[in-house]
Amino acid sequence: MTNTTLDNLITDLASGTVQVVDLTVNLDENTPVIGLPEEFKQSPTFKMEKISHFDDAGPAWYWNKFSCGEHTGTHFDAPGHWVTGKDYSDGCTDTIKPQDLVAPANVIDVTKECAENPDYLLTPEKVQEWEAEHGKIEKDSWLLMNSGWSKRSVEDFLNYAEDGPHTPGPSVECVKFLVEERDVIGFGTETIGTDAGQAFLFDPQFPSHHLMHGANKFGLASLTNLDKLPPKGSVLITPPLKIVNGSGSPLRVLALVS
Ligand code: 23J
Ligand code: MN
Repeated sequence: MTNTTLDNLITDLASGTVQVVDLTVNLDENTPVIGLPEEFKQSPTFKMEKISHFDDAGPAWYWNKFSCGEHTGTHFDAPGHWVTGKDYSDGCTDTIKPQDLVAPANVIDVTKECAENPDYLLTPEKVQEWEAEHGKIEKDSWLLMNSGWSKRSVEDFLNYAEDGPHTPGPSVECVKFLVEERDVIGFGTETIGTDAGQAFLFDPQFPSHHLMHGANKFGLASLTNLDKLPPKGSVLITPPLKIVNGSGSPLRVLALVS
């Protein structure tokens, strides 16, 4: 029998030639959630309550119940999350095609730009500069924006001011470029959401939600460890919980890196 791709993967995982990098933040009651303008209903934070812990409620077993908003911590944005993506028959957490939940990743390092300017916007020009060095972003691959945001304290991570949050994200033109010219599977970021903090002022508002989900594409928010990935060549495993009609869910995001 010939050596198949999966035989090689099994060997390479066992030897450590292929490593598994966890891109997920801890989920507990301190995990920050997005704050919306006060006229809108807010996301609850993560909560956990013990059912039993080797006690009278369950002498030999430990388990908890938990609750949270679907968009809490490291989470998946499904197309059905946004009004522009609401009619896709494969656009909610239970209907997304499993084949789309394993895909290559491209990682663009803009940590320096974001350290200098919390409102930094990724542009098509910057992405094309990256492509000139690392190769073209292939159809159905992720673009992940390494802003360095996961290394911040919670206060600096949310970075609220009088006029709203100041966090980096993609420009309108950049999202258009990724959707129309590159046909990515989605856009992922270390910030609390896939859009810049000031994206409520853009036209369209929240382009990473409006345009990505409008094109049946995905989002990944509150990622961490993007600095541990190569610019190109890693594979992301991103299955959200199979919530029926879910708009997204917290998930464990794993990257295979060789
Ligand atoms: C709801 C409303 C607006 C936004 C969001 C959620 C997110 O960023 C999210 O987590 O999908 S911008
Ligand atoms: Mn979300």
